[in-house]
Amino acid sequence: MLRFLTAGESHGPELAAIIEGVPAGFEIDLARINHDLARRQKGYGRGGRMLIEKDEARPVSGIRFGRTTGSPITLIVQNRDFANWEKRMSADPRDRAEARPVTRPRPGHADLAGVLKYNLDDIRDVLERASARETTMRVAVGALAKQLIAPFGIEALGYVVQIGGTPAPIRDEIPLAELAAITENSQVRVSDADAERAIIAEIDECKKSGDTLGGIVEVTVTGVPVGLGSHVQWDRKLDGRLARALLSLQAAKGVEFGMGFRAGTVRGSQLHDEIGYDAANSRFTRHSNNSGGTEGGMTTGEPLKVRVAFKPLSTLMRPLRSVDIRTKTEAVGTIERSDVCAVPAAAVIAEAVVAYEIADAFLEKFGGDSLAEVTRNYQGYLEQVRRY
Ligand code: EPS
Repeated sequence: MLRFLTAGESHGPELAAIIEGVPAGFEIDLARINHDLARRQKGYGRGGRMLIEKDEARPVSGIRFGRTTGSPITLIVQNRDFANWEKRMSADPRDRAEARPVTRPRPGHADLAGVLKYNLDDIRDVLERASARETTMRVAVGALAKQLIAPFGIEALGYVVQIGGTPAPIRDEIPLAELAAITENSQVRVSDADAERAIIAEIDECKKSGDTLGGIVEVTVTGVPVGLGSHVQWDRKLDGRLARALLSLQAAKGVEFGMGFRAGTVRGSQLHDEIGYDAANSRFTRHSNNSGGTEGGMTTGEPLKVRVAFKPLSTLMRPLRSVDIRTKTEAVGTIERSDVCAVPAAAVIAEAVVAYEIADAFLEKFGGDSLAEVTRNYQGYLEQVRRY
């Protein structure tokens, strides 16, 4: 139903996204998109770049008087840092002499595979696009997607559950709004104050030793109706679609739902979520949610819970061994200004990516060309499930 593309280099003039398939009549509040862009910029462990940028989305198509028209929506975000890179990132061949090519690939980065595959002699041609700066547009698109599902009571929240060696446990059954308020006020987007202190100390230690830190984020989505996605074909399964989208994020290395990898270590009787029936509200219920809200590639109607593991960033201030691509002699990886830890930002990014996939599956199921049509389809389905 929905599709989007992003474009733009980390130190180029602008980033862009085109989103297509949005029905007409949805209210879009630009301030809410900008709020999520600001959330993505925060987090202890970020480097100097975030002091330069102030990400704001500029809509240039598809929204009129605060409402979607059904046309493709284009969003643009300016890279303020471009002012410092104008010659080095120029599209004009006369500026080639200013290039200062990057020739020492960083282990763990797209650098080496990228130059070999695209037959390039300046690693900058790869790193500029591989950069996690691109996630600015994923968050802009996700923030827009959140406004497509919010009218139907669906909300997504991303937060951090581990950074480096420090887990940050989430209190069981904490309401989503409360979790949002607490994690929003945390410098590392966790809900546990002791964990926050330990994580900040670990980030400080890494910064001193020129190292980097990864971690694990979790996204919870509430208000999801039963039956988004489908069991009938591999590429329609919602958990598969979510996993692909999340693993496409820079530095993502693993995805798990509900009990996740631990599900492979327990007995079936300890895992599967037993079924009940709430006659007063004419709805099926579950006694637990170890599945993380999906069964057979479809939502169960329980909250969706998905976690993503991010590896430590590959730009190390104390660089690892590498080889210069021109001379083929031993060298160390290039040092570029970077972050020590971007996991708090990754929580906001994962939230956006999940919201987009849910909005896509939602519109696939209840699709129409206008908000009125989608609403009719959605309410008709809820009635069908109630009367089942
Ligand atoms: C990044 C390196 C750093 C990060 C950047 C991602 O950028 P710079 O080299 O300009 O200091 O700040 O993240 C962002 C710019 C962002 O908006 O998140 C990288 O190599 O991936």
